[in-house]
Amino acid sequence: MEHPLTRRELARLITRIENGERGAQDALNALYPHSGRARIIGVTGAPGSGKSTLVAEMTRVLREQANPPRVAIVAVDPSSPFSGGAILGDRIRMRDLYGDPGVFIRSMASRGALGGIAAATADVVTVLDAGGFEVILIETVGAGQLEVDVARIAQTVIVVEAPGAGDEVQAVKAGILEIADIIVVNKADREGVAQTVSALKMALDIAPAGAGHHGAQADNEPVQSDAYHWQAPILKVSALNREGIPDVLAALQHHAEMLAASGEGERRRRKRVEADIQARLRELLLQHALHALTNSDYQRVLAAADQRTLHPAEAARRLLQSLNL
Ligand SMILES: Nc1nc2c(ncn2[C@@H]2O[C@H](COP(=O)(O)OP(=O)(O)OP(=O)(O)O)[C@@H](O)[C@H]2O)c(=O)[nH]1
Ligand SMILES: [Mg+2]
Repeated sequence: MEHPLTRRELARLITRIENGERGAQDALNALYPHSGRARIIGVTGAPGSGKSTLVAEMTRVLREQANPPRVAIVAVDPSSPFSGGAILGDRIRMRDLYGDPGVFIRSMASRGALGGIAAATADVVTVLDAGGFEVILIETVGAGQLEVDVARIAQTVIVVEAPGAGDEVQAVKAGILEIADIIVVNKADREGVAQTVSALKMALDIAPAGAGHHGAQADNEPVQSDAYHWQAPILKVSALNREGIPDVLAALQHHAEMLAASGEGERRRRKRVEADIQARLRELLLQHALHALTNSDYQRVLAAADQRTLHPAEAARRLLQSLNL
């Protein structure tokens, strides 16, 4: 099944996933065994740092190669329930790509998909992967937990910074650098690039490479594979002037090789599957619980917590107990 779905069918299925329609799961079940081949890259960073411009330019360069990969761009905006495509930014730059049959562009928001936006994005990526897109670029705004969850879908995460406005400090605060495999200092045509680069270097020295990376949770598990030696490179880019893009693509290639050779890619993949299942299980359990509890039990505990006679943790424990799981 190389290209099982037309573009129109792809778009429709993605809408059904976004809307959390039940029927979409059957399609996902059928497509899932055909996914797992795509190179999935997350691009995240502060609003306006140039993510869309970078993604568009990366796509353009990839598509100009001798044997161009099919490229899908998924722009995710967790903060907006109806982003309506505005997230794609520079429309003129994107317009060239829209006419390319080897490029698929989709802006999405989650309107009630089971398990939230990260699960919905993972499903959209599965569909595109099974649909024969060899490179999938996920753009997501900001630095919150949602963005980190979305970024974890990717094999490699690019964090985009721009000079000035104290962005570097914000990014460090939010811990976004901890998930960075590659750091792009975009708008290198502007003043203040050197300061941004040195601020980032300092921040990276403080937070050692790989710290807190890609979902290592349990204390007894290795944070990363022993053979994985990777220091996130800091690359100066001017996406607007189309400068530095080949360096980004080279770093991506290099990182892919490191992931494969060290076993880290495999470790992260297993982690991703586990985190995905756990997130969905959590959601199912909650729905199951809310469905199974009698309304009066539920309301009684709720009222007690509201009146501060019962701590919320104790309230949750009692509700669980009354379920007899
Ligand atoms: N000077 C300069 N401007 C740039 C560069 N890259 C992007 N821009 C401009 O910065 C603005 C924001 O670019 P986008 O690509 O939309 O940024 P974004 O990070 O996708 O923005 P959001 O999706 O809204 O968070 C646009 O006006 C771009 O033209 C660059 O390398 N240099
Ligand atoms: Mg954008």
